[in-house]
Amino acid sequence: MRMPLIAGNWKMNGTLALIERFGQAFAETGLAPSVEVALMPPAPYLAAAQDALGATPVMLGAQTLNPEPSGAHTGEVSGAMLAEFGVRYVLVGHSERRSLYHEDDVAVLARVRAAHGAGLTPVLCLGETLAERESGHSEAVVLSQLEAVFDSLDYDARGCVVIAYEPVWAIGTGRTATPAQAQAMHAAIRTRLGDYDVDLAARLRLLYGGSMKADNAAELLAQPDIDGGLVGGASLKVDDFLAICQSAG
Ligand code: G2H
Repeated sequence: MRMPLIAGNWKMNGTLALIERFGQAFAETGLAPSVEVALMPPAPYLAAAQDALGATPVMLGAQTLNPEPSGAHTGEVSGAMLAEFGVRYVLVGHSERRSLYHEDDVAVLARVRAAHGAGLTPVLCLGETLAERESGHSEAVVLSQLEAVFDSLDYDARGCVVIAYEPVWAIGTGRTATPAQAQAMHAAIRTRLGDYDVDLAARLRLLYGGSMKADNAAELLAQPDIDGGLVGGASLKVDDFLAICQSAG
C-alpha cells in the first residue's frame, strides 16, 4: 500500500552531461509503475533536468530550500522557485545541512513549513552520529528529531511528509546499516508516528539512506518498514541507480 520511493541525492556533484545521460537511460529503460523515482540534482541543473526527464516518469527533487519566500538571502533558493521548475520533493534536515550549515531542529521545522507552503513534499531526514549510536542513544536522538517537527504540524501537514532515516555514520562512508539495524529504527519511527495517528503511521513512507548501493538495496528494501531509499553516491552512476530503482519495483 506504500509505494516505494527511490530518491537520488546528487549533493554538490554531477554535470549537464550526466543529466542528459540519466534522461536517455530512463527514457530507454522505463520504470515499473509500482515504484516512484526522484532525482535531486544541484539547483542550477533543475531546468536541464526538467527537460531531460520530462518524458520519463522520474520526478524532480531539490536538496534544500530557504524558509523565507523571498528577500535578501544571497545564494539561497525559495520553495516557490523550486516549484516553478516542477520540483515535487525537497530534502530537509539532511545531516550535511545539520552539521555543515548548523541547521538545528528549529531551522528544520521552518523549512518543512516552507516546503508545504510552496506545495512541495519535504523529505525529512533523521539520523544519529556514530558517538550517539555507540552510547546507546540512537533511538532517542532520531525520535527527538522527528518530534521537533511533528509536534508542531497539524494532521494534514504530517500526512504530507516523507521521512528518511540516514544514520550519519553510514553516509558516504561505504558502511551501511545492516538490514536489521535499519528495520529496527524504521519500526521505532513508525511506532512513534502511531502515537500521532495510527492511519498516518501506516501510510507515511520511511526511506533508508546511507551507502545504499545496487548490491545491498534489495535486502534493505525487503524490510517491512523500509519504503524506499535516499541514495547519494550510487545515484551518480546511471547503471547503479537504475538497478536500485528496479530492485524497488
Ligand atoms: C545518505 C545518502 C544520501 P550516500 O542518505 O544523502 O548518501 O548514499 O552517499 O551515503
